Amino acid sequence: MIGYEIFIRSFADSNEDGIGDFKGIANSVEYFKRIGVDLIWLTPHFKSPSYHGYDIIDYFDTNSSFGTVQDFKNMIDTLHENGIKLVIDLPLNHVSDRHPWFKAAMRGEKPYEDYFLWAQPYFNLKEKRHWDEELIWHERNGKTYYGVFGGSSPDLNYDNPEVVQKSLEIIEFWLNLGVDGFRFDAAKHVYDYDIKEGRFRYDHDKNVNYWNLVMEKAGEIKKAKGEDVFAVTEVWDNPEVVDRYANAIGCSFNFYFTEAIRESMQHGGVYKIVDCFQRTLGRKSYKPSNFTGNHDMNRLASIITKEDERKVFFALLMTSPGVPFIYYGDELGMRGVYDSTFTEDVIEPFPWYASLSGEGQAFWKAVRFNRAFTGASVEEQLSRDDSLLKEVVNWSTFRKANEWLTDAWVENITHNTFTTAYTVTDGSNGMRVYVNISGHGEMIEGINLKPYEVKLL
Ligand SMILES: [Ca+2]
Ligand SMILES: [Ca+2]
Repeated sequence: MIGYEIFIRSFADSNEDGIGDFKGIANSVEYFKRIGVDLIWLTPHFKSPSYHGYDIIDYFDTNSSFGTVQDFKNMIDTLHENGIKLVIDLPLNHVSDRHPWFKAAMRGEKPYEDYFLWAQPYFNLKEKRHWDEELIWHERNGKTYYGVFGGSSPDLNYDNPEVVQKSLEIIEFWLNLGVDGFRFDAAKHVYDYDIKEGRFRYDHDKNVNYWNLVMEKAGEIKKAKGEDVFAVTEVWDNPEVVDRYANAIGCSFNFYFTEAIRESMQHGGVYKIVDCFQRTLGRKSYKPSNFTGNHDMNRLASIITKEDERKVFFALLMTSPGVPFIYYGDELGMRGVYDSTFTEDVIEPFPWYASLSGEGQAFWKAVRFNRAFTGASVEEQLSRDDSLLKEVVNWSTFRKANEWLTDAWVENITHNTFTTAYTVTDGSNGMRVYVNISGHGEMIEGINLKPYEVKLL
């Protein structure tokens, strides 16, 4: 399986309003097949006031800019007819401050008041997030509520069983509509405030219990249809914490993989890669999801600027165990620098054409990093024999011929300064991978490697 993250607004536009939509995605099936993608992760498609969609107004309706629920259903049918699965991004930790539940809660209406967390006299209301300086308590109209992702995204109160029940109804609704599973947003934030002590604290035990409950419910619904559920977590933490969530959910994004390879290539040594592979790709009871990047980080091509080096990144990705994910456009070399106050630079329109003009091309915002005729379009990449896209297609073909990699693990890792060698195996199949991340010839275990060469034996 090869996954592909799509930011809907930026991918493919079917009705010439410049905004990517469901029908545009359905119309792109040939491209997915060409690059070997058979699992799509859509960023939130729900009714929402923001361009990114992570603050939801209605969990049971779509963003009308992308299409209706029926359009969404038609898109799933088209993807399924072509052997492509679809998982949706589900932010359950918080809602939009414009969600009817929150509006009713602010009016003091039951039962919605108990859907949210309100300040108690002994809470430290000046507490800031540990990863930046943003406040987690927000005052409005004389009431103070909890919102770890800001005042416009109040957290739901999962100590209220009714909220837990609601979240299960949301899961049931979308599974019945035909989605194959979920990418669970902010999975460790569901229970992240200690009411007794009045301070921010991840409660991993409670979170993992909750996700077990969710997966049990999702599994039951899918089983009744004779299908499996695929879910992946977003837990940006050290590998030992990730393991706990991944065991409950079955698959987890391996943030350390992305960071380690990027860093190793920037610094010109494989040490981080070796540490990462040892800690995250050994034998596990779940599938790791290694990935090129996502909407919350700098784009791969803005960090690894040489195309030859990005080819090495893709080689490492496609020879690694689990379910690899490509962030839309990374296969073309799209660029973008992440800024937490202006995230639009890493979600620019997918460049189908060199001129950025033609059928299906989205253009909902002005582009800064991926302008016309800069080489990172499908059209330009397909017209060049040694392009990154062509290399990605070759690796996808390799991956399809070696589906056993999904349930494999890495062992016997050795390394020099610029090279590493490792075995990928599932117990019955196996291969040894030799990697040279440098621009000069190297040798490891008696194997000669050309600059940026990856050899499989
Ligand atoms: Ca559109
Ligand atoms: Ca929370």
